[in-house]
Amino acid sequence: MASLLSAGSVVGRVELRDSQDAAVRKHMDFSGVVVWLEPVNGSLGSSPGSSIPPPAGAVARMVQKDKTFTPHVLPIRVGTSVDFPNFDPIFHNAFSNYNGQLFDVGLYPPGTSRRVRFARPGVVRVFCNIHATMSAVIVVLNTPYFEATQKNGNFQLHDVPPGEYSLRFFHERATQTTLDSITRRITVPESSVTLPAIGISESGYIVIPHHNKYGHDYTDPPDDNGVYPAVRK
Ligand SMILES: [Cu+2]
Repeated sequence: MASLLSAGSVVGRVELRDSQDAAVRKHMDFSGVVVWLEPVNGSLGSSPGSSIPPPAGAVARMVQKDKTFTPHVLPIRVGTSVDFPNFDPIFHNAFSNYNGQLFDVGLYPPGTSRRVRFARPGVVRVFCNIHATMSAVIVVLNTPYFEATQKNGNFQLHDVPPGEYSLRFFHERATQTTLDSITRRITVPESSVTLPAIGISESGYIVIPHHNKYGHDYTDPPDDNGVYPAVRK
């Protein structure tokens, strides 16, 4: 991709609005919005992104540490494997109902890791079967042109062949209607294009408690061998 003779860049910024989230309201944390470009059919671009095969053996990483998945939002290309190293002194799990099918790496001990390959595009909501507060999102994309926003909301998509694209977004706390409404068509030139700021409203977002992998409510949290104080959320 980096060897393209003429390639453009798309630079932009998102602003989260109407949020109930403390990190957004108090700290202007606009991170974790996934932004990507999909070539429009009949595009002038000579090498549509989706025709570029994913790098063989591509591996990304989502760490388990302090009873948190990090990063919380991870965009990857179709065909990429994700490692889930457990850096905590306690057991963890990772599971999801992905494409209607359960993936489940089982309970695994401190200092070990598990790997899952994601072969189809989609939004994968990841949970831990024993810690109800743990969640993450893996966004599996059929394009090489994607990024998750930084805390300031900035994103930069590089090495994009010039042409017509659909600029699309995923945000965990935005409704599908909102995400559809901000999808836009853009022309990528042979240089850099800077977009005006894009507002994403979190209005209408409702937190729905998730179940464990058996489809049941979470029971009492494990004592985690006393590693974490009981009051900790
Ligand atoms: Cu866990």
